[in-house]
Amino acid sequence: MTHAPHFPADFAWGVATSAFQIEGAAYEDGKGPSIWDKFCEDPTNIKDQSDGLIACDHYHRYREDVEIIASLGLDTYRFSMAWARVQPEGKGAWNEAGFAFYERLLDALDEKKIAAHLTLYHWDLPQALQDEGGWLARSTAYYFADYAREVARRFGHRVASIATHNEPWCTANLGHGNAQFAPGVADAKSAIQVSHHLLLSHGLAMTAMRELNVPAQLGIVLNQWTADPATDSQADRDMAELEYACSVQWFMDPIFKGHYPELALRAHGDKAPIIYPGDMQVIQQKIDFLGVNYYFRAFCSAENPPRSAPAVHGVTDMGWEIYPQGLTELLLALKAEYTLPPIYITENGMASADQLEHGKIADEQRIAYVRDHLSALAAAMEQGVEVRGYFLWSLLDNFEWNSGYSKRFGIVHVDYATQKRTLKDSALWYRDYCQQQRDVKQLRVAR
Ligand code: PNW
Repeated sequence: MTHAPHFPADFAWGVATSAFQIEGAAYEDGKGPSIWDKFCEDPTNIKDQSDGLIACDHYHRYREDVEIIASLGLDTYRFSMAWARVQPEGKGAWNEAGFAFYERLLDALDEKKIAAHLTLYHWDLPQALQDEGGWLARSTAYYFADYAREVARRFGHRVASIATHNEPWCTANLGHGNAQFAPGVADAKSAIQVSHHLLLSHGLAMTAMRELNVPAQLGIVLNQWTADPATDSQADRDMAELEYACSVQWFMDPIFKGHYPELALRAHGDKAPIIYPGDMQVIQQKIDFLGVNYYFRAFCSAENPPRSAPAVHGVTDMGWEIYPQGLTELLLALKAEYTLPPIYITENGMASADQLEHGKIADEQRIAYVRDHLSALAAAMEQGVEVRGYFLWSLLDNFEWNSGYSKRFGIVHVDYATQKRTLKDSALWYRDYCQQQRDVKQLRVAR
């Protein structure tokens, strides 16, 4: 990978964040508690015993943060709305002060001509709904659709896109399968039922928002990976096939084909979800875009102990294998199997143990990670995958869920004691990379 690839002239260059990870102000201006506020109250749940009470204090510093995005010359920003901020109980009364915050944020983005890409649900369910069963209760899907309708009504003409969910695989499997994430349930059958309710809620929300005819593009964000067998053995190949069916296809097939993948359904056996007549039709409807979050591949070994990936490009501070070509392979696999709408890479990035030294953070590993993944992305696009934009995760170091503040994904360093933001070398590099893409565009237009 010697020289930078060329992306289309109208390609969107952005950064991504989510509400709970950056906002703080957990109980300000009428916000209700979410399952993550509650989850953090048990310090054994979070590696550094931290919480989201202040986080990056973005609720008060959003102006500075928008200015940072603008100073990097980026033209798009992906963020999420905290449901409990705008509807403290997850149903019933709306909290105008909560909506006012997102109005202010959108005003600030408008001023800088930065397109807003909004996610409705990035894991912070109102605790009041959890108390009624959370995503295990079918009723939550209907409350979610009410919330989606109200947000689309208010903001559907102000934002470029609205995604229903961020990574429902994580909500289901890490939130309900192994208790790593809120609400901290460890039960395989629950996780599978939750995944169905999440998909159902996506479909119901799509229907509700469609009726409003808003200009915003409507879609969903899924975390995805390729699943490679560790060896050529039949056992490893079977393992990889099943992994792909239970993760990628489990969410893609219902949306694009109207049914769950047979292989996964069979493997789930009596843990298969309860599906009401008509559910699959609600889930299978046209989406305007698909958001793909890519971090690593799945490496599947049937051996005991399992073989681990060779990791020739190294691993990140999360212990995740760096595997750029997996992004090319994933996108080509998706294109081969599904009739896809335009894709956005809604998240890609890495955690590194960054050190602030003399006002500088030399995060070369992150620069290499992003550069190599952008090359891998370009390779997929050259082979016909239609991708409209790239959002680097993340703008800021932030609350990395059960890792707390110990893992830093930002291109901007945050000193949590002072809330001081410092651009890392990767931020300056990303600014220049995007600028170069723009210069190439101008050359193309000038000719
Ligand atoms: C995503 N996994 O989370 C989320 O969308 C972000 O909020 C998060 O900060 C980012 O990626 C980095 O972790 C994931 O274990 C968490 O497979 C875990 C997994 C995948 C994505």
